[in-house]
Amino acid sequence: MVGVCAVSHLMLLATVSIDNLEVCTPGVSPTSIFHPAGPAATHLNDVIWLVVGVTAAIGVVVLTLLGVAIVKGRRPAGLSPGAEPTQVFGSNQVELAWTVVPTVIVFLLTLVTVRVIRDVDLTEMPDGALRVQVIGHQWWWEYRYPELGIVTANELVVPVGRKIWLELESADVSHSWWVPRLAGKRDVIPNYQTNTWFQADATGTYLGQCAEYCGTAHAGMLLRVDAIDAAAFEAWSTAQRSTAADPSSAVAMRGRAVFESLACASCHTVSGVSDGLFGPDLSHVASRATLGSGAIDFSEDNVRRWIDNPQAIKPGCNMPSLGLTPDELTAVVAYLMGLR
Ligand code: HEC
Ligand SMILES: [Cu+2]
Repeated sequence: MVGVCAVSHLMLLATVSIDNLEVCTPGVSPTSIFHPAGPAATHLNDVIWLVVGVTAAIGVVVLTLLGVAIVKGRRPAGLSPGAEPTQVFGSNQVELAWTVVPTVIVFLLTLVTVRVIRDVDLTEMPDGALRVQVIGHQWWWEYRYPELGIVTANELVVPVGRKIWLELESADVSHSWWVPRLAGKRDVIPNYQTNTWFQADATGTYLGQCAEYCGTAHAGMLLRVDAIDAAAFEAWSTAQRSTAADPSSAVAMRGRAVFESLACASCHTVSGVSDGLFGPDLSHVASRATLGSGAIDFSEDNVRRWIDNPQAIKPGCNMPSLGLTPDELTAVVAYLMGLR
């Protein structure tokens, strides 16, 4: 069991950027399927261990019989090389056993799996759930909360202990939404809505990764869910619903003018300022912890580096470098840092 955990940690850790590792609980990989943090992931974890247990037991039986056969079936002393040992044909008991036992095992595993699928794969939004629309883009995530009037990107903020109902769609190619500690993978497909749900039982940050190869920057299409308590969520959603803050200094004022006069405004929405839909909504970008779908931490320095040359931070991403002068850059960064 320890070995399995270690291997799974290594495999899953390899998919998460180093920048994000600081958020993990000590000893628990932030992406481990063996540390479920909510009911949907717990159901899956139970099936995983059942299947691992049953198949491990079968493995032990088969390998033991193989060992016995190797030892007992050795060539008897005195039998000349090339001579055939005694041949055995047909045994009704043995044939019956290796037909019936596997059938029963497969039948039981099927029953358990079907039951878990019924619990995990809901076709309708559960009562009292919070609805969130997830739109996969090459190579970032858009999140819309239709009932709350919120549009945000890359960091899904949810209240702890409440069911979250996801309606997933893609703006371009197929992606897959996978935050292993909260729920199983769900494909995100163009022109076709898929659904899934999860509930985080403890506050914290849960990480994941787009799990369907979707092009150049696929490996940088990370997922992040922040589960916070109800009061904090109320405060967060009030802030997100408000119109983007006005610049609070002369340099930020100039930054907004630069933002509006360059192509930034045609790709990005800042509520009350621009309505571009190609890139993430930036109305409250400074409330996020990361930039570029988890590519780097959010900080003034990194915002500057990102805008100056996004390709250096996330090669292949769909934001070009617009070649701002140092002055323009300083102004735009000052403006974005005020968008809390
Ligand atoms: C051609 C469209 C386009 C233009 C022009 C553009 N961006 Fe972007 N921007 C994007 C895309 C797409 C992303 C998402 C990149 C990713 O994570 O893969 C992005 C990401 C960002 C992010 C990170 C947002 C987040 O939540 O991670 C910031 C900040 C940003 N852009 C600011 C700007 C500014 C400022 C300008 C103008 C100087 C600008 N962008 C010009 C398309 C554009
Ligand atoms: Cu993807």
